[in-house]
Amino acid sequence: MADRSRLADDQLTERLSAVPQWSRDGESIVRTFEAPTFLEGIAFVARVAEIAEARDHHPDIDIRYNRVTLTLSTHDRGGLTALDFDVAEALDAL
Ligand code: HBI
Repeated sequence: MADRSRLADDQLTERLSAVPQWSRDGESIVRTFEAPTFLEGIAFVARVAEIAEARDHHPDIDIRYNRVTLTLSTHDRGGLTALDFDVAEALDAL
């Protein structure tokens, strides 16, 4: 089970460097994925949902035509935890 403690600044810097396509936005990390078509974007979201359910950790999802923006934060801790970065790495591997 991933650690749900909030990460300290030095840990945040280290984990962010491993997911360069994600950017920090306050207490969240954000990445926009672009799919060839709207329907492929929706299919991608279904795969995101499988990962989210498997880890019981759910990104905020914004779908705009063929662009899918995922925002990760550990809501019940009010900030970024190891779990956010573990899920980001799993999403990068899709
Ligand atoms: N997803 N991003 C995110 N943050 C949470 O705090 C969170 C979640 N998914 C499920 C979840 N918490 C549950 O563990 C609790 O709401 C019980």
